[in-house]
Amino acid sequence: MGAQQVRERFAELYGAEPEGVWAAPGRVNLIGEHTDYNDGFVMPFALPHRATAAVARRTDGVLRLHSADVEGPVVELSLDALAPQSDQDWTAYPAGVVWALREAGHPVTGADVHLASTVPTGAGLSSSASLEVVVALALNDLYGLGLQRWQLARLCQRAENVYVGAPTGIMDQTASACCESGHALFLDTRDLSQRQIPFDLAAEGLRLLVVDTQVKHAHSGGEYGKRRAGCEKGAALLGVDALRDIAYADLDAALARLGDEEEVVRLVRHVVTEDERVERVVALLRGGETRAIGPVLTEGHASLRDDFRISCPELDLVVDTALANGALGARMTGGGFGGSAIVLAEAADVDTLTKAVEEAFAAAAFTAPRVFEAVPSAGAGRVD
Ligand code: GAF
Repeated sequence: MGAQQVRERFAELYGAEPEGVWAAPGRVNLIGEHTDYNDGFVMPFALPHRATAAVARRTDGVLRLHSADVEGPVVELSLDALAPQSDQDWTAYPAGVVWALREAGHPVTGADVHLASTVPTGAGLSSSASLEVVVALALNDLYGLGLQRWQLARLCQRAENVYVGAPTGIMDQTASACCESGHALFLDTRDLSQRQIPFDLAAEGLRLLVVDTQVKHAHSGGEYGKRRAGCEKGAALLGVDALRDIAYADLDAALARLGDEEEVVRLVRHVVTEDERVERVVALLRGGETRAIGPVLTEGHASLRDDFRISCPELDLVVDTALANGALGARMTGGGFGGSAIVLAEAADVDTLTKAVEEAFAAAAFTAPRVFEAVPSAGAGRVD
């Protein structure tokens, strides 16, 4: 949706021009899954798909919200009445951001907001984080709060954890706020230090496909939280602050110390090996060996499927079919239990691969997947 369209719709809804229009993207995670709440490494990049928001300030303690993507009238909320887990629908994301800003002492006195998004929802591509970040960025600019991108990401994470009630990490909000076009973001989630890694697949004759399985997922459901709790249990049993503190070289010894805690053993093994995979991918990309990251992505999928146990038949089918049809690597991306997979392939193989995945889905009587090419795009910004 273009900035102009969002601006015009705002004017129709609220009877006045917005003070500006902002956009924040969804993301694909290249590697580093379920490492962010273990203080580990992640490597997302921004999609061209984005949430766009036209916003104007108010001074009367009222927040008015409207979305082009959801049926229904403008929702009006009183800032003083905002309370964690009081909104059960999409309004919880923008309202949660306003709540988190005010709770942190920022003088936000109200806003009119109209949102429109092209990020597929429930597809593991961070549609919720993009809604949070676009609103946070707009209010930061309009109210002159002077917050840096990483601080906005932290506030958005707080909105999601406390207000929405989903125990997620910091990756998605940081990706939406901080990614740069043509790059993947190598992020250390312990201190939020970042490095932009050039990631221009087209220049190398490569493509990265996203396959949205159309199996919807939600992180406020119990399974994500159970994995997180299991990782925290592992860290406690091993006497470290977070699983990040277990060095890859010490993994076997650490697993031996966990004895018959079988489930914890699998979770710890995934997290520690996944951090190592992120470091390997960074080294390969920096060495110009882009094709060689393929098998590392595939290893990551096996670990998420067998150790972390968050894949599903549709995601496994994408990965298996892609690999059998010449893909360089493939894995599920995002939180799991549905959502999307990514496939790294030679540009020349894209059509054959896409057809093979579509046919495999039809043969398995699964809902047809949505396949598109992911081009590393810009992070959040003001667009009008
Ligand atoms: C979801 C969460 F929101 C992220 O914080 C991250 O944990 C991811 O799942 C798994 O890597 O997207």
